[in-house]
Amino acid sequence: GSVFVNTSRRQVQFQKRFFASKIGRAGKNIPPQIQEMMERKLYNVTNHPISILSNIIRKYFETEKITDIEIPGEKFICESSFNSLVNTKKCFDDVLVPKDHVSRQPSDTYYFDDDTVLRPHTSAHQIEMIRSNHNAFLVLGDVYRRDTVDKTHYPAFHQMEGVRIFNYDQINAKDYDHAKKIAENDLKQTLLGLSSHVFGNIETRWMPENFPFTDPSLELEVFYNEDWMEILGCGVIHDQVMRNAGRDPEKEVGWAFGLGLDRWAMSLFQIPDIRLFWSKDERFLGQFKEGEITTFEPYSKFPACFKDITFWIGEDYDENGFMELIRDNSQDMVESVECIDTFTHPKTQKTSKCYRINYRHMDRNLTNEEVDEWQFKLRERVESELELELR
Ligand code: FA5
Ligand code: MG
Repeated sequence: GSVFVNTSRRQVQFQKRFFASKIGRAGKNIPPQIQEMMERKLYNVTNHPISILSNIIRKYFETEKITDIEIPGEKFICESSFNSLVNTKKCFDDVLVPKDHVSRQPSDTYYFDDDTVLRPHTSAHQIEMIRSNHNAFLVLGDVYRRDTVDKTHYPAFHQMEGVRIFNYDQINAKDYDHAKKIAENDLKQTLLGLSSHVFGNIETRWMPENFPFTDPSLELEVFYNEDWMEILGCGVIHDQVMRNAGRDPEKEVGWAFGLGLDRWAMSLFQIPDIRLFWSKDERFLGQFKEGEITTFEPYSKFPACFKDITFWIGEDYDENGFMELIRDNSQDMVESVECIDTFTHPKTQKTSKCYRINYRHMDRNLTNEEVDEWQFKLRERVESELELELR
């Protein structure tokens, strides 16, 4: 009996994957809500915190003497006009992301079709910039990841990439290892300078990281609001990435970083919820001024409304798919989703999860009736679309 049950379950899983890939091919795993966000380009909206912050960073690179290494004629340029749809070669292969890396999975990245994704990082444009002979540049853009729902995670956010390339003569490097050391020191000096320029006198620490496209790889954390916060990833550009970009690592060396603008802006402007960046309410946008970091005054904290949902899950359970269904079901009314209980039945070994969904509107009160309606619809869709059994 159990063998049969397992076989048919595997078939169902296979079918689900098949349909998922079909839908992917038609460009349909990018929900309408995301498509709408792709058009907003918040970094071009004057007065928007994302644009204010990105201009402060740009100006720092464009006008300050960033480190001890000075290169005559060097000028950082900022490119922000790349399409956010990129091919998987640029996004993953060129920057050495392994074929089986989780970031390539449709559970983590939005696929437009088999070879085109919504970029999950601005590193997708490193190679083409380096190839076009840029040696000092920034790339600014909106990036997308399928993720959990809470106050600091959102399926769309913004990154600023930075790259600086030296030839060995400019830095008096003897050999590759020497050049790498010099580049790493210059990187650290640049980023500590940047963080104190933006955050002021603040405690920082370096953490080891692992990115496929840099070696060594590091993360910078700052101590802010009584906690350590990861503000960027960085490293010395991998020699194979240099080669992929048409450069000779025996002659040139470079560093790269990628920072998340939204979290920086949340701390600096004291914006309590990442969803607020997407608000079209004048009470939000009207508060900010070009070139200034000011403290956000919350204009409302409307009451939250909790609803729980519990269902049985299988091995192929896609939590990000569930998160996306919630967002789609009630748009931005969901502030957070928290798994409050996981239960495995002692006899059947079946596992169930209970999630608490916290509904809260940014700009007005929610009525109990409308929340009930969303929750009812959600229960139906969990059954019909995710094919999960409610408890
Ligand atoms: C990257 O995306 C690398 N491409 C960064 C990089 C570039 C490393 C160049 C080396 C060289 P990571 O996934 O850690 O790394 O994201 C970088 C930053 O983006 C994080 O430090 C964080 O500030 C921000 N970030 C990541 N995920 C989210 C999210 N879901 N919401 C908001 N900000 C995020
Ligand atoms: Mg990280």
